[in-house]
Amino acid sequence: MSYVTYEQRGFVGVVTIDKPKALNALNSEVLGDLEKVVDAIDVDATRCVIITGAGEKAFVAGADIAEMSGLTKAEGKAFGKKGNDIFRKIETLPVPVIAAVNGFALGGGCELAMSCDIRIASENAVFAQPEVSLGITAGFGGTQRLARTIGVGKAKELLYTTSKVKAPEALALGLVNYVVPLESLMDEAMKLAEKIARNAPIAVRATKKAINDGLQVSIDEGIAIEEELFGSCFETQDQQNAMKAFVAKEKPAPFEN
Ligand code: CO8
Repeated sequence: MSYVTYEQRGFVGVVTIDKPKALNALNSEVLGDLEKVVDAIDVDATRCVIITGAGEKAFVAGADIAEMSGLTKAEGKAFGKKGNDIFRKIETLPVPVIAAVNGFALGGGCELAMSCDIRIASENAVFAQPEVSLGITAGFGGTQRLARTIGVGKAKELLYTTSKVKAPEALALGLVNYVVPLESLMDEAMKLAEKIARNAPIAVRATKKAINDGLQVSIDEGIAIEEELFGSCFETQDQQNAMKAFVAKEKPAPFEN
């Protein structure tokens, strides 16, 4: 029995964290299941991944507080590393990942959403980093990704105060790309995933890599990364077919790579 399920819908993979009675809180077992599912994604057959939570109340209500309550310093560090390693795998998955945030995204839940490329929230979604109210710092990348996502000043405010951010404010802050009614969340996420999946897979992957790798280096190094990846797209069937079709004023064939 796994707390994380996977469904392949054409080119789109749907990962669901499925422990709704505990509001999909991440304990070691759930994190382990998430890692197994992510490791097993066939990235050659999948052009976009959606991550969501089961139920109508929570995406992920955080790391499991009961499990964390008795940890030693060394165990706390190891638990943080376990979460960080998995979230980094998600962030660096070769294909884009969309978080469909269907309710509470607190602590580790907000951090999981931020490890994804794009976030769509339902109207009932609530984001927060409550860690300092529990005597710890954010530990699954929140201190790093929140500042990179919404800017240092607002990130510091949210991390120091633990204030809850409802969906409309999350949209205004740029923490999410869209807010939609809960009942249409998965349809909207699928539409976006399928729109991505219609584009050239090699080029989409190269774009993700260029942005992610470029964010870690100087602008000059980032431009050099882009040049490499841009060059690597040429002589591919995708590039040749799409450009030939444009020049011939023909409808391009669907991408196959
Ligand atoms: N951990 C463990 N159990 C949880 C969690 C959680 N984070 N969130 C909810 N649950 C459980 C509740 O204990 C409850 O279980 P039970 O039915 O057995 O009593 C069940 O889910 C339902 O929850 P509630 O009854 O509390 O539901 P409410 O609708 O009353 O409240 C809330 C919903 C507001 C979401 C509330 O559950 C809550 O505040 N949860 C905790 C949110 C939180 O603080 N999350 C952040 C945790 S810290 C974190 O994520 C750090 C990440 C980095 C870790 C680094 C490691 C070192």
